[in-house]
Amino acid sequence: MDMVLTNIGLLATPVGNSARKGAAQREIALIPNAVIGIKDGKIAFVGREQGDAQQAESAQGDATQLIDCGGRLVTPGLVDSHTHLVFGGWRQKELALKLEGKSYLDILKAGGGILSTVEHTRAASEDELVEKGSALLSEMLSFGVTTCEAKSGYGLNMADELKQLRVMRTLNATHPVDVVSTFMGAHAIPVEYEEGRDGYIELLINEIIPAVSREGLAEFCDIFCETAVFTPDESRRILLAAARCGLTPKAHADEIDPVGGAEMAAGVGAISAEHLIEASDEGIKALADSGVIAVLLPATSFYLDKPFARARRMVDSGVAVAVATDFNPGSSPSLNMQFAMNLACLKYKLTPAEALTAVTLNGAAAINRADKCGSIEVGKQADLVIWDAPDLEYIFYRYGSNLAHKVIKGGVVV
Ligand code: IZC
Ligand code: ZN
Repeated sequence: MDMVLTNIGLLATPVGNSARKGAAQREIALIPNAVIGIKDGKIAFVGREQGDAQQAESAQGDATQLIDCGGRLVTPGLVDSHTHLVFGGWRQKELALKLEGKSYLDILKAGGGILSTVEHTRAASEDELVEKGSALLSEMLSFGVTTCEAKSGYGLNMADELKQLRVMRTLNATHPVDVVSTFMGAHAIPVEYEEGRDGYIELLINEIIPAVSREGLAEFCDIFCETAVFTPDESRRILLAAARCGLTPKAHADEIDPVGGAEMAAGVGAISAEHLIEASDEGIKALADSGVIAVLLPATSFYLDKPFARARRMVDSGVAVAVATDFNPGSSPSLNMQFAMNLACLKYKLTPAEALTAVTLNGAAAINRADKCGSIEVGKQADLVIWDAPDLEYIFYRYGSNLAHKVIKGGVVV
């Protein structure tokens, strides 16, 4: 073994290589007095300190780094399955507009919102964006995030969308946090195409999506299916074109208005539908029937002062639910996954066990990584959080503090 974690008060993890739904979302493994062995960056051994002590001891060689967890809780590293990590500038100026009562879509229609971040992102160099993204990833890691997804969508032209995606590729290669890339050129209609939105959709379908695919710069294609942004028909067309180029569909669906985004996502065979604040009963049923993962973003509801997605109903209807931050400069300027976890319990009424699955294995499944991370099982990446907490309830209840004591990524304390 390269590393052995001893004196784990409680090990809590979901189990398996795929999303957990319905009652299975709360069926997690809870092992008191656990021990974990790590070899070559992967989990090599998981057991109980007493029962498996001999095995644990023989697993330790001279070179083994021993970590005494001091009776603390250990979980898988957190997976933030929905972020807009790479962007220029911030949008603190919109706070005053919000306080005056302007809505998110009012600000976007007036040329602010996403379009203001597009201006700043286009103006930033690749190096500047790497430097900023790297600092943000380090902050995420300090909260326990070991894998995150990142979406483009602040370039809205060939050069700047590819620039954003190259930044993500560099970040993935240079930062300990794994970064999984999603192309989201269909995030807004850029100002150049205000008078001819079809021209932008043609550009996406005929030029930018094929280029992203050719250069292997993204695994997924997402779209903002929303009032005044992209209609369900436009979304379907773009996502099906992306799928033909090998990009797996995802969708921002029913975030602000119930436009049938969930049904659209189910219809195109998306891996996930995200937000779903206003998803209809039919939409939820469509997700359950087609096995689309719901990626819910409670910090966005909090920041936009909107209702919270009907997570309880989704779990009870057999939809696999993941929870993420939606970190972005407009509607969720927080990358704190622990805050999203608190809200998942307090506002979504998920149990701690369901919420743990939502921020680990189900998040991993939403970005096609459930065979590599999201649970503490032999063969998976050694991505772990040692919490300043004696049990699982504690981390969902003590909001406002950073409770991550140590974070281990690929077998290394980071
Ligand atoms: O920059 O406003 N909802 N896209 C869809 C966002 C929020 C990000 C932004
Ligand atoms: Zn988003």
